[in-house]
Amino acid sequence: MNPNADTIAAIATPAGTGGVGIIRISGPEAFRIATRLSGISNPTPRKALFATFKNNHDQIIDSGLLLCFQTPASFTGEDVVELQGHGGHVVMQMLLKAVLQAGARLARPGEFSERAFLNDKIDLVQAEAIADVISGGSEQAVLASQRALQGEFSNHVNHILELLIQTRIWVESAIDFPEEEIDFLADEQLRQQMADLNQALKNTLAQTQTGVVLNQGINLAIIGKPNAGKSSLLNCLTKEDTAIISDVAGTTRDVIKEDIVIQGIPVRVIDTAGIHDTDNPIEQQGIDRALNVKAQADVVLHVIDGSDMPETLEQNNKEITIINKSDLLHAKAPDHAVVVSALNQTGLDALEQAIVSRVIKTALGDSTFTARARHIEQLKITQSHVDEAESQLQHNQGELSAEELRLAQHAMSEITGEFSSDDLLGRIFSSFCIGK
Ligand SMILES: Nc1nc2c(ncn2[C@@H]2O[C@H](COP(=O)(O)OP(=O)(O)OP(=O)(O)O)[C@@H](O)[C@H]2O)c(=O)[nH]1
Ligand SMILES: [Mg+2]
Repeated sequence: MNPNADTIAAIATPAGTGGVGIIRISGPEAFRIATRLSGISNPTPRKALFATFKNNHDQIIDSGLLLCFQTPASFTGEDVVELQGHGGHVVMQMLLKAVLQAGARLARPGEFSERAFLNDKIDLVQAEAIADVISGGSEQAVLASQRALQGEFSNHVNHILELLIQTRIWVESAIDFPEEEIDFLADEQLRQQMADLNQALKNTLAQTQTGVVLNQGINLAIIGKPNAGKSSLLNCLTKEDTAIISDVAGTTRDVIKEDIVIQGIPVRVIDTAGIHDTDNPIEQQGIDRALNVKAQADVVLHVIDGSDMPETLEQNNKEITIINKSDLLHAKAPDHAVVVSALNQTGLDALEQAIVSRVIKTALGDSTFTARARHIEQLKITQSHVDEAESQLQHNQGELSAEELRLAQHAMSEITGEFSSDDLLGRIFSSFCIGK
């Protein structure tokens, strides 16, 4: 606990009117301020007390509940007080003003979470998860953020750190005994440990990357032969007349992108040129772009003209097979395909469902974490150092391997904030909302 910390306050509920509005106060003066406003001396911690709140002219400005949490058993780890009044804009401002006049200062965005971090109540990943729970763009994203908030992601990070430290100790002690160094470094157990470390990193990276998908959305590419109805499908998904449709094969040449939201998941839909053999250089450029989009996409809708269905249909795990023109369909569609008619707008609910299930299946094992680009960056840096450490080890370069492991440990510790520059902390917490 920082004994020199001042006392901060903010309105914790959103701006606007609501039944209840909450002012949160944290710091050494919190209880004194609560007493000053409510007249209740020595409020019992963790007990909801009915109170009237007065300003410094002794006028009653509101009534409601007073809730106190005594250090260290509070969110920030400091003495914390919540004043729960009526959720009107003016009354909340009056209450806040009274709190500030009684000795608190206005909190900066994220300052409560920052104090919780500085007082070791939560690590950096958990602090970020709080912001992510609040801003979560889909149910899945919120659930994933909650897992991180509960410390699941941090546990993985700490497990990797533990493996890293053990490996470092091993390699460094080998260096300290130069006569036996080669034997030490060639030990099968050490090689195995390095391999385990690498695997743990790979798994965590995969889970983290899918977490990013839930927050930042996916790229959905529409791919298929000319005239299959790709642009018609784009227009169905965007519910707008986005792309030109015609029965001329090769209508679309440019890549067309539209942002939509499907069941809370942000989706960038990308329509592309029909893929086929052509002598036309402009069309060929469009096809090259289409293939590029396909390669980059998270999920691909492979659109097939139902009136001209091929005998066999390949299935690939990032593709959803769409049989379009169901009105002209004569053969039976394969079970794994989604059958739609873009013209008659049928089968579109099933299509949306298929997209969401595909995203959830790939992105949401029960173990997906909330993730930020920052985490992925650090995991990748760690991974590259561990790869390098492993290869140095194979060449019996103990010192170089040890140095790479040290760098890996440092990169990894930045995730939970064990080693983090003030600059990084400032950037993270200032992106929070006030009162959090
Ligand atoms: N009968 C029927 N026709 C459809 C359906 N969907 C699209 N079409 C028609 O198929 C033709 C091609 O549609 P587009 O959406 O332009 O096809 P595309 O795949 O984007 O074609 P390119 O851009 O040329 O590659 C148009 O005449 C559409 O009206 C459908 O469900 N049923
Ligand atoms: Mg088209």
